[in-house]
Amino acid sequence: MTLERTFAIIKPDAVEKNNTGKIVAHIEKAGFRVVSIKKLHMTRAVAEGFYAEHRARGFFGELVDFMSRSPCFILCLEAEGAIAKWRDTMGATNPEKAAEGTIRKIFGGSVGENATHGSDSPESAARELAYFFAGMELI
Ligand code: 3AN
Repeated sequence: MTLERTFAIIKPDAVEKNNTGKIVAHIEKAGFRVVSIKKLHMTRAVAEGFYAEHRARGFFGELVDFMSRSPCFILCLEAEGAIAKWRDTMGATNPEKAAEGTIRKIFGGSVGENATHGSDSPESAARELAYFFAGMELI
């Protein structure tokens, strides 16, 4: 396996509930290196650009409202096979269906407000990291 980087978000619901530090501790315990972490309050335009691939889906407006309602933390995470590993560490999109011990099971509230985001492919990771981070922030 090769050393990879992926893009993660600690979403507004988790930040509002004061779970940021607990989630970062979970991430580090799972074996990731936090390459960068930054607080951000997304505007609607930023959230719409980030989730552009979901524009046609029925929940798009709700998703944009949620992601822009309060600050989140964005992260670059590094590990062997980081992209798949982070998806496994988060668990299923719907917290009710997520495996025991996963972040979404522990901290997620619903399919929309599910505590964290993770890139789903190398192409998404590259696009999402470049959307939010400057190169010099990822040294
Ligand atoms: P994942 O984040 O696990 O890759 P996707 O790609 O199916 O999941 O969904 C993208 C985002 O849209 C997720 N952050 C999820 O919380 C949200 N979402 C998915 N399905 C719904 C839904 N039925 N209602 C509201 N938000 C949803």
